[in-house]
Amino acid sequence: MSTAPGSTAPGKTIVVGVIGHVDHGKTALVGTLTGVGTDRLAEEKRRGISIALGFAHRTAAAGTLAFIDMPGHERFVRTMIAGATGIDAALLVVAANEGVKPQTIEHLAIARLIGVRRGVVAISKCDLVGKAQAAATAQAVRQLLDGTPLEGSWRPNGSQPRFQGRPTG
Ligand SMILES: Nc1nc2c(ncn2[C@@H]2O[C@H](COP(=O)(O)OP(=O)(O)OP(=O)(O)O)[C@@H](O)[C@H]2O)c(=O)[nH]1
Ligand SMILES: [Mg+2]
Repeated sequence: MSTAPGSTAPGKTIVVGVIGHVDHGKTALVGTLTGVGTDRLAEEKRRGISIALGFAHRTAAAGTLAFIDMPGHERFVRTMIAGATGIDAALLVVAANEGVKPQTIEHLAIARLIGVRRGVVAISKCDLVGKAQAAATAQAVRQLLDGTPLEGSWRPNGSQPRFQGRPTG
């Protein structure tokens, strides 16, 4: 992507649902990718969790990625379902230090039920763990995706996962 975050350009739009367990770094990743902080409610800022759906996009010459940032807390799963209904692809965020958690599995199951067949995985918080734990989390995610429509979302070359994003305000 070469165009500045927030700019607009013609072309194809892909709606990307950002899914995963609470606190695994979905909003931080969207912020890094788009420059937009999607936790806007006072309660979200106070509690440090997403409650409502967040929207942000990034545009390049080839088109636009429109992100829907889902809340990961189990209590807000109905909000997640509402947001996931129209997505074209999933961006699954899994924190290296926690690994696969209940809403990792639940969000993936919902995406599958809705018919999402494309996606990508981001392993976050790799800065908090050693290489072995990051690799173990990556392997657990890979196993979770095996046999599902998102099986190909995993990087095929088996290289170490890397998370470059940092939280944005
Ligand atoms: N060290 C470190 N902290 C991170 C990373 N990604 C996110 N965080 C921090 O983890 C916390 C949770 O990040 P969020 O992006 O709010 O997590 P979330 O998945 O959006 O959480 P919910 O929307 O409530 O499910 C914040 O304090 C972030 O700054 C990372 O890669 N490394
Ligand atoms: Mg969030």
